[in-house]
Amino acid sequence: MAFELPPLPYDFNALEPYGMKGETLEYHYGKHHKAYVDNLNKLTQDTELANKSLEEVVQISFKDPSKAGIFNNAGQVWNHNFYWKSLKPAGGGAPSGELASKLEKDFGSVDKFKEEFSNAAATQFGSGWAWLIDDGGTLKVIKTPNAENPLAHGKKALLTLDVWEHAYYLDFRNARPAFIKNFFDNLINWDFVAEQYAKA
Ligand code: MN3
Repeated sequence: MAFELPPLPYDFNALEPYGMKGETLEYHYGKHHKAYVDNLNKLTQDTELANKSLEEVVQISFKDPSKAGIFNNAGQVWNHNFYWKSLKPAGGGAPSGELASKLEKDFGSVDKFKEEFSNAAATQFGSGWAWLIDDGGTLKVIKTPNAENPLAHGKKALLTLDVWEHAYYLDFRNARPAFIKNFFDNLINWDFVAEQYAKA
């Protein structure tokens, strides 16, 4: 069973009114994400990892320095699968229900959470990701370099933002903070975050 590129949850042009060009998705999903899937299939072909789940490959390859190349691709496939679901057309707004209460409890307020997440996303030096995770019942913000993710560390991810330059350069050039602000104002899919929290 080869690893697959899951369909985007929306059309290439669906996020254009919300600050993310169709061209960004054509490259980011159609070329970058697809290349990680293709590379992962090449690197695992005819090995025991070819029959494992993507989640298992991420966790096994992260622990084995001889499989760093596999981890880089498996991690990036998983991260992008999760990232596309963290966005939606006409996203933004505020969380509600139990998720909102939990963010208030663990961060002080939803705004404090946004501030902490934005700070992590802005200060990840070079390529990487910002995450909201459920760490044994406590919500926390973390950042990871390159392909690393909470799954590799046995943690449960609730939300992510890709802060590799390829994620924002066509839309915001070098202005990563403007990309992060637009994410919270227009793109974040709070329904997805709430679903992940309910499953955590
Ligand atoms: Mn990316």
